[in-house]
Amino acid sequence: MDTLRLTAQVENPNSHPISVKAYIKRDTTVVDSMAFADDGLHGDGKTDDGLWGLTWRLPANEEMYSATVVTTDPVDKSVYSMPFSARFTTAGPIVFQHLSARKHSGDLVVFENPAVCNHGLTVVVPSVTGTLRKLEGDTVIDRVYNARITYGDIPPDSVIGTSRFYSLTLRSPADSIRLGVDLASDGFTYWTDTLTFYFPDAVADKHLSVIPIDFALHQNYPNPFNPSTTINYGLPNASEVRLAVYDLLGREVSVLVNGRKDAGVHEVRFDGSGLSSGVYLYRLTAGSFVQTRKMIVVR
Ligand SMILES: [Ca+2]
Repeated sequence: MDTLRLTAQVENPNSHPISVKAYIKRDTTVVDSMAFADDGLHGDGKTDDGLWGLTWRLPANEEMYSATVVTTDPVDKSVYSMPFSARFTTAGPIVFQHLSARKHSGDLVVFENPAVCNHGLTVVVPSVTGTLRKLEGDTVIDRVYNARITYGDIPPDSVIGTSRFYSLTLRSPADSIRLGVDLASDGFTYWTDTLTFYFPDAVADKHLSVIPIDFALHQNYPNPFNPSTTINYGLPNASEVRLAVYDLLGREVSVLVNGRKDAGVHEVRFDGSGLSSGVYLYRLTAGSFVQTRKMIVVR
């Protein structure tokens, strides 16, 4: 992509000989300005239909830009300015480097260890978030949980991953799902895509070939839950493992795992039927690794 097309829908009820301009800014500095045309030749629909258009040759360097659209009416002597009418960037693109869906028992799909990549070569893209979105008209997905994950600033030519994960529930059984993905910087979505995920058969789902690099205790899901929830933890090598649930007074409520486990990602189901509503803690001890997380039982 080396040219940018901007269009603006402009109300001009008295058919005054107005002019419409765009000021392209980098931060607060104006780097260029151009006139829109309503002549049917600038990707603007028809002549004099109120849709104005222009094209702008994008510079080769990586930058974040905004456009301020200004209309000037020489008859009324009025000027209207709309800052940040559009935002666009030549930085990045930011794309998902790793995003794989795994179907769990029942209707739950989890996307573990997502990672995003900055394919740009010179500019740090600030405050990147990645969002999974149910597509318009989708009838398979019930609800997307943890739909937005923050990855932070992504240096050029770098991949940033996280131990957080996306999850969603299905409304009906499916062999594949389609999702919209939005990648944003500073809260503005610059990159968007539609991805399809296929699930291997149910037996294959049970055996994870992935060996984690680090010990990890993942957030249970669903959470809050009633009456049961699933906890995942990862071991980079075979370890003596203890996974137990505690109440807020530190009393042990349940021991879920106690013994030697192989390297890999393990899944444990926890049934909280006997527990009253409230916050509980679960703690993984594996060798010298200890991590505690919170979970919530609702009745
Ligand atoms: Ca037009």
